[in-house]
Amino acid sequence: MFNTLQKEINQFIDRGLDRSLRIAVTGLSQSGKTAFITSFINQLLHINRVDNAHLPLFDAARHHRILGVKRIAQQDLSVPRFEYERNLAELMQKPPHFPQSTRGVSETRLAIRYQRQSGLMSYLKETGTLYIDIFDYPGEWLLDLPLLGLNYQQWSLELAQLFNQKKQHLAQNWLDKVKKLDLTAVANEDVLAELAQDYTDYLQACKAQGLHFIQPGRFVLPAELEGAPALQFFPLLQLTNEQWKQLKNNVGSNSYFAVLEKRYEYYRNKIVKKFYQDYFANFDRQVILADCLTPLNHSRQAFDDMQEGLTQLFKNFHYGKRHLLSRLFSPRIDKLMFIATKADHITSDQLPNLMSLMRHLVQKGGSYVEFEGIETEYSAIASIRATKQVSVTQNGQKFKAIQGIRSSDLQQVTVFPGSVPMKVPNEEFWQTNKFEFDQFEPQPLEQGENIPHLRMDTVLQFLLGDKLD
Ligand SMILES: Nc1nc2c(ncn2[C@@H]2O[C@H](COP(=O)(O)OP(=O)(O)OP(=O)(O)O)[C@@H](O)[C@H]2O)c(=O)[nH]1
Ligand SMILES: [Mg+2]
Repeated sequence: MFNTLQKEINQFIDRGLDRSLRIAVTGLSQSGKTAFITSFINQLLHINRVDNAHLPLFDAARHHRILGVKRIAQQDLSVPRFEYERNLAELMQKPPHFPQSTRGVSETRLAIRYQRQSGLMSYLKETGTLYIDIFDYPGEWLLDLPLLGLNYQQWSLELAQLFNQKKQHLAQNWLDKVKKLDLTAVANEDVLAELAQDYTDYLQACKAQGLHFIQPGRFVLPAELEGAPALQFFPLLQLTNEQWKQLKNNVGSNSYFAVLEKRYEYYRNKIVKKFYQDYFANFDRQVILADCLTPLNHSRQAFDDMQEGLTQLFKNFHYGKRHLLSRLFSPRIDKLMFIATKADHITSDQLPNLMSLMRHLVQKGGSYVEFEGIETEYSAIASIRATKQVSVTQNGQKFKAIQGIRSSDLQQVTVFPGSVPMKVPNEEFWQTNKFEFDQFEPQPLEQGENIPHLRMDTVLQFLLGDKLD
């Protein structure tokens, strides 16, 4: 009884005011966030009252209930505007290009005017407006959110546990120098700067090997913090518990150890916390994007690393039922969608496998959090579809294939990219098999056309459908 009443009050509040939705697009670097946001805006802006054939599964568009969509002034004037026009211009170039990798935060606000069709308000007010706030940022910065819950020692210990052979090999230069450092000696700023640079070089080397889980992520993309002492620290991987205790109790405040700890705490409390509070503490719905195909090309370790990155992230978001009180005072996510991106890299018959792979990836990481009470869905999409699905006949047999301009040699090719595994294959599999999911260049885009996509309409339906009825 109370639940029903509460639901009605909720609905009434929602309907009484024009609604707004803050959508968090989360995903590690290169997972496809910027492409997703660009396409999201583009598909909405192309909705009209006559023909919405580009979004067959988005009910409000199909039934012509959307009267207009506009980009409007955002609320926070201090944040750069999402460069939608520039991204679109890149896609319209001849030859077209994907939007560039993101180097800072930006945001955008959309207003969707729609015809109401149900509820009390449909008698009082025929049209409503849904405002959508969405922001973009470099994926690397997201990797720092787990630091919020860890002090310097805990963080160092966590990284030490994840530090395996391959990583050790990439970090040798930095490790050798840290080993020689007397942590009790008076800190020299220049030495710290040099060691932090060596540590950053190691993070960059991990990235180049397809290893995603690097911390602090901002070290590789510091933006305005380039060269700031706040970014000149590193974890102490080699210390035992006993040594930590000893150092904490015995070193002076200007020692290497104390300065490193102070810088870590500053970074955590001032930089990471601010990023979290400004952008993640208050949103309504979330999409989690993952490129499951590229790590398959690299190694089992690259895949595990991505999984670790996602797992760490889940711990930092509040998932759970949104009650009336918590809704008014501390909103929580009520819908969550896991999206495997770049689904145009495979043939359509492989989509179920890609979704299954995404599910496996999430279920391991997701076991740490309570997804109960929130609506969760899985999807596989291409925000900016670069290939066409074709049928090839060979020796009288028909095969599905994809066609597009391959990025590695800029040749137009028709290929069968191979099967996607239903779950993460074991280490041995990689020793004898090779995945080769090629990258493709975007298709030409003419003025006035919407960006070609795959299943973006399912995402719009999930995220916005219930708010537009
Ligand atoms: N074929 C295809 N490639 C895509 C798609 N979306 C993204 N990509 C590829 O993935 C790359 C990264 O996409 P972005 O949208 O820049 O990824 P991001 O998550 O914003 O990355 P950062 O800004 O570095 O955090 C692009 O340059 C494309 O090569 C897609 O829908 N189809
Ligand atoms: Mg980006």
